[in-house]
Amino acid sequence: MANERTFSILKPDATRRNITGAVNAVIEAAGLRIVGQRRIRMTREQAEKFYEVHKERPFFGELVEFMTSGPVVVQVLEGENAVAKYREVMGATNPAQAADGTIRKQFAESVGENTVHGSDSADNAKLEIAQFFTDADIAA
Ligand code: RTP
Ligand code: MG
Repeated sequence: MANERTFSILKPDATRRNITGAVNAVIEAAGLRIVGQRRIRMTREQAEKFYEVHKERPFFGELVEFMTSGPVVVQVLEGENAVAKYREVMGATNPAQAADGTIRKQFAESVGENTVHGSDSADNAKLEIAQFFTDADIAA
């Protein structure tokens, strides 16, 4: 599979604990390149739109609250099989079930405050990147 891009967010628990560099080191060690990166404060509207697929889930309100509780770092990652590779590097949604060496195993605090987001398909990666980046913000 050729070079691919995925969308990543370092969530508010990562910025709050000042560990964005440590997380980026794991991303880069896995062979993914950070080709776009911006630190922002997500608005409620942005968070609700971003997590729209989960709007009927019981944790939706909590999720939106959390994602708007502090700054996040939005990123475009590039590499071979970037979508699947980043999901592997992130580890399971619940850090208690995440494999050794994954970001969530090393850093996540709970299933809600789990340090990173990564796109779950190439199609979603394109849509998510377009929500936060223009081509001019990405340099490969
Ligand atoms: P993400 O979308 O953030 O990359 O995480 P994911 O694919 O591993 O998990 P997903 O099922 O898409 O859930 C999105 C985010 O919602 C929060 N969540 N909380 N309290 C709960 O039971 C619960 N379940 C999910 C997590 O922050 C999860 O990453
Ligand atoms: Mg997801």
